[in-house]
Amino acid sequence: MIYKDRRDTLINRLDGIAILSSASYQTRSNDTEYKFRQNSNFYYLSGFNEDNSCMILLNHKGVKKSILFVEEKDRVKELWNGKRFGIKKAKKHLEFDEVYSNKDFKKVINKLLIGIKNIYIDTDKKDKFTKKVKKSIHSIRSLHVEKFIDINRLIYKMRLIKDKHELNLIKKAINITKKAHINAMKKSLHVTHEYELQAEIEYIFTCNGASSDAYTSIVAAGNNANTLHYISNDSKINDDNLILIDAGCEYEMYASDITRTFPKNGKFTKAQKDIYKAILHVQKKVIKKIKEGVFRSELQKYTQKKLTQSLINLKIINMPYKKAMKKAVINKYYPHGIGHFMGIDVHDQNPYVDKNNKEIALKKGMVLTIEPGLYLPKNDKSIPEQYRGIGIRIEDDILVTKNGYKNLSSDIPKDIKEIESIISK
Ligand SMILES: [Mn+2]
Repeated sequence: MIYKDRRDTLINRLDGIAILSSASYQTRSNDTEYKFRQNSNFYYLSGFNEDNSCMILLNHKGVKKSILFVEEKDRVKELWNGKRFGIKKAKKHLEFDEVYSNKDFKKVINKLLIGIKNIYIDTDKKDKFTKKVKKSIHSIRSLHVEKFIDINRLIYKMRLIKDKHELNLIKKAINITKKAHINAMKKSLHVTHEYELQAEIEYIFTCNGASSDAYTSIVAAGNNANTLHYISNDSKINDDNLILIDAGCEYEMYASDITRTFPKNGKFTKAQKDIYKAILHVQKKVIKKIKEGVFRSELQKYTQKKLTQSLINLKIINMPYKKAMKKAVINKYYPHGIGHFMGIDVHDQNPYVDKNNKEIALKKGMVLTIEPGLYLPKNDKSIPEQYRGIGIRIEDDILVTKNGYKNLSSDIPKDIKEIESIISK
């Protein structure tokens, strides 16, 4: 079982006890809640999708084991909130060494803490289980805990390299997202507002079994694309606007993250083409550079260089190349990173550096986005007029392989002719 294998791997890296709790429901307003989304690390190690749960992983003096605490079955609660596993089913399906009711947490943890020096916890989270552990440590005099260690880092490191199961789910997510983007392009001629395309995108997500979007969809027409995290999606789309859509679904907890930019009316103007071609060219070139041993910072630097040269050619940057690079002028038009790792989280919090703070190189099994863009705000008078108000990003999801890379989203159209032909149909 993949989840058990992952737990075993982690247990072997511990010297002490690790405590990881599930996510809990978050209030939306008054007494209504957001849809439940499990904590990513907790899910990665359990495959368990309930709240009010906690796992303990132990490696102490030769004793290795995994323990899960779950909420007991409760007929009335289940009538309102749906079925729960309960202890019996959890024992049967989740392959922990021991499963208890979460009511027994304190009793069990107090025994386990005896003699423990290191406690691994999620240092970002203030959940009730971790609080109980801290309380026990304060109240039981005989305990000699020496330090709290961040458990996240160890798990993020494991999550950097995707196994077959994960890649399969990421591919499924991307496949649904592909259909959604193509659908949006096809509907482009027939809509008037950004939210209509958002609805078209998310309709396809839901109809194809995606549990959710992996992040709030960005549907930005014209100058709105120059707001990087534009999510209001409520503007009217002008006929000559480009539309930037950054949207990806989540499928069985795994993300996809795709951006496409296309002309509402199905025909790029000359100015839009100039900028689009510059970005597409560099995006394709950066992707080709991906292989084991390459650093993300090299890809970033390369992108900055290429885009600087393009903007000089288009007379948007008006100084010699060397000077422009030295002054990092490109940051004004391309202010974000070339990409990020992706997995259970759309921005996987995987460490970009090792424990000595040295950047880690790309390795087989990593999945990252490549997403260069250029943002030319409408009110920036230093930009030649024809380019003002254009914002473009092109983003794909790339798997690092033994000999190079695989673009997992290569069949989502991005070439000018292909996009124009889809929209006009
Ligand atoms: Mn992204």
